[in-house]
Amino acid sequence: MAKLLVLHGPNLNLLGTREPEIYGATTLAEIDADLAARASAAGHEIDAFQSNAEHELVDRIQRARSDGTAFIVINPGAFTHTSVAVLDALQAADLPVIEVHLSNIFRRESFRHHSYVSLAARGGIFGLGPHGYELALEALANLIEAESSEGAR
Ligand code: DHK
Repeated sequence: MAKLLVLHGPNLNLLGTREPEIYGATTLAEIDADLAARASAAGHEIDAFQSNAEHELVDRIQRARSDGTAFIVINPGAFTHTSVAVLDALQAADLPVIEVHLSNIFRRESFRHHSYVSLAARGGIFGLGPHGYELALEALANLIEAESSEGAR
């Protein structure tokens, strides 16, 4: 059993009604419920947290250093492109991170093409809508399995 932290940045609380042509019709509650069901079916536990405030995301990442969190999935929203503070917190946490974006950030405005957070990420998924979160979970499940079989060796 591993504890996964799923973090959602600013404006992602509006999913479902926010620019649906870009971000889709699925709500954040639906994404979190789907992830929780998939994680528990795989024997893992998820804590999901959304905030519009940079310091709240930083505080939650800092707590992940000592609350048993093993992996982080993060869609930092606009903080992807602006926040050295979120990057620093992820680097300090030193946990495997997967970065998810619902939209294809490389098909959008050029300011969205750069991600600070990618510097702390094992990998990333963009442009696949909510399916990206499922893929992130699958990737983490593989990582967990690889790490536990390494540990057993
Ligand atoms: C979400 C946001 O809120 C934007 O600020 C990013 C990202 C893209 C997404 O595609 O999920 O630029």
